[in-house]
Amino acid sequence: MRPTTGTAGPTTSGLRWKRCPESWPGSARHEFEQGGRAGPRQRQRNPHPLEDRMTTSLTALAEWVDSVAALTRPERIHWCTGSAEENAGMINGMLDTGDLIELNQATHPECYLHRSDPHDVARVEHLTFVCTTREEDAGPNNHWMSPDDAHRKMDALFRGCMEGRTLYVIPYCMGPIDSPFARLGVEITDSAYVVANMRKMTRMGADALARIEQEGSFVRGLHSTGELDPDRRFIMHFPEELQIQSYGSGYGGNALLGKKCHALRIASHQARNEGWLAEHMLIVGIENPQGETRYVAAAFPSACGKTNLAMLIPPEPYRSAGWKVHTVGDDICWLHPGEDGRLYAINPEAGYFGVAPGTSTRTNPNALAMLDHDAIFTNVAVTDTNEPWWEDLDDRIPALDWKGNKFDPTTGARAAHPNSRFTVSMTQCPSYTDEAENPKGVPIDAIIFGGRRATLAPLVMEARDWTHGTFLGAAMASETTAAATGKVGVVRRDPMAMKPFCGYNFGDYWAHWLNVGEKLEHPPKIFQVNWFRRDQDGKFIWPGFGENLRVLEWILKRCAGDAEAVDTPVGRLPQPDAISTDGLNATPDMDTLLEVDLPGWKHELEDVEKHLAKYSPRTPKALVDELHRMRHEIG
Ligand code: OXD
Ligand code: MN
Repeated sequence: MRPTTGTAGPTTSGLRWKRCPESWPGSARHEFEQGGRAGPRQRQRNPHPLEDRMTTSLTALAEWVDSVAALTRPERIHWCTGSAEENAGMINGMLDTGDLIELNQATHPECYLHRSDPHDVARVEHLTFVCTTREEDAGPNNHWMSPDDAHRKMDALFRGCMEGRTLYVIPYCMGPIDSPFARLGVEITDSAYVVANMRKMTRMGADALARIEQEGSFVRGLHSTGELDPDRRFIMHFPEELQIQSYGSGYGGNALLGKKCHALRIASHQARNEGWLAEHMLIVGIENPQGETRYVAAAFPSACGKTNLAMLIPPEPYRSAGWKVHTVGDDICWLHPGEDGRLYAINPEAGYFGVAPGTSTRTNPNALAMLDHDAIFTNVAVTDTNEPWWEDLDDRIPALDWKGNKFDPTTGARAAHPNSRFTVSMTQCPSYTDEAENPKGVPIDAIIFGGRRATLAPLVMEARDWTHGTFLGAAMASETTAAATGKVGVVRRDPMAMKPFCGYNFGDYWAHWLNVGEKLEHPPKIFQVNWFRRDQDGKFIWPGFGENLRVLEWILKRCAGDAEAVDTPVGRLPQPDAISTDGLNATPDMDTLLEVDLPGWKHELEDVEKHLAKYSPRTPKALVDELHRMRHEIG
């Protein structure tokens, strides 16, 4: 079954493009599809002589699109409205080209599979650059290239790269469309897959364009899949110019420019100038049986369970007692100091680009419930009934692996790619709350930093104050995962889970954290958690997933002043019996989970000292003092 517009009845296959006979310059025609969400708009700008319609009243935008078109020489230009009709046409077009494959429409209506190039399946940190005028502003945490060199390199790659292709102009808004905290961007891409994903992940189209025209400023993102050649692939950020240029990859984190590139790397830079924080954090509201909801923002490195935590279903006996979870976001959080001295969070995204493997009725039933309609799957396997499948989903043996080859379970190979993904609108999640559209954001009571550590890091501990919390965030370490290319399972420092995403020098970023904290009369409490502690046989000690609510309960009680904690040199910990284990099949070894191994921490602090020193002279003195204090107290 082919997608239809829903409201406008069945569509014709494909969009109503106008082709032009000559080659660029003079060939590409700008089209603005009629019938967008806000209806057709009349633009004020004098049309470019080569355009057959007016496209935008904002000269800066029109001129930028024209200059990109002159460089990339597309055959057609399409201004995306975000309408259902437009989306249906794009999906049909991709079904025709094979960019999308229809999944079982009886079990998964409006669900499609995309198989990417096998060499283009994850973020490429080694090819991702922050291009500031001064190298030290990008910091040792980023790969750096001078803006001039980067522009020269990228211009050469983009020259003529869209010949025979369509150039899509995607106006988008990160954050609720009427929020003063939302920020605007325009992505130009030659990938219809990117357009379809951006439509789920951002507020994209006519409404965003209207706001861009009103405000006059926007982040410029230019993307081309190029030849998908890993040797001709770069993701460049120009924070001083509010520009992103990405070439040679179609993978989400490299190509959906609203996400990591804009909402984290560029936004972190904007946030520093404007006095707020752009963070790699989920946002979740936890409602207790008394009906009080407290919001928590939590940073975990990629593929460490943020989506699961954001959508957790309270386990028994919590569920019957009346605990509820409200999901605001699963990946990115923009935090603004409010007039009342608290910190307020918005989720700049409108959808989830989640890791599929491991998602199951046990680990994340809410995610499964949102994935049986209107979802795009990338690099998952399929069953013999043409349903999407990934490891740990269930006991079925898939028919085809992620590359589309017949799956042979005897080889021991995985069927879905470990970084296979789903893209879905956030409103499809059963635990979605319309607080996600609250223009003011939600007030945050607790900030949580979490890593994947087999040893040392306890299940939970609380920072003494904001400075100590900033230290714990800055010192965060975690085992690497498949979300980025490179070796998996290696422990690396990943401050605030922002190692791949902070658009400027970590030393300045930590100083900015301290400054923001100083301005807050009622700062959130800061905690560190570790769900991934292993026993001597390598098994996880803590059951994790929904059971993490038990830890959140202690955290929220601490925020309300209703629970005790034990002070240690490294942080404040619960007594082993302070975390409820009622109703668990087996009682985990709480002593190990909450142990403070002082010799181990001494060793850890030596490593943290070297890590902080890497950012000297920009490392804030307050963090070094904090390290000395801890070391002194350990003795
Ligand atoms: C993601 C990531 O896709 O962190 O969210 O890689
Ligand atoms: Mn992420």
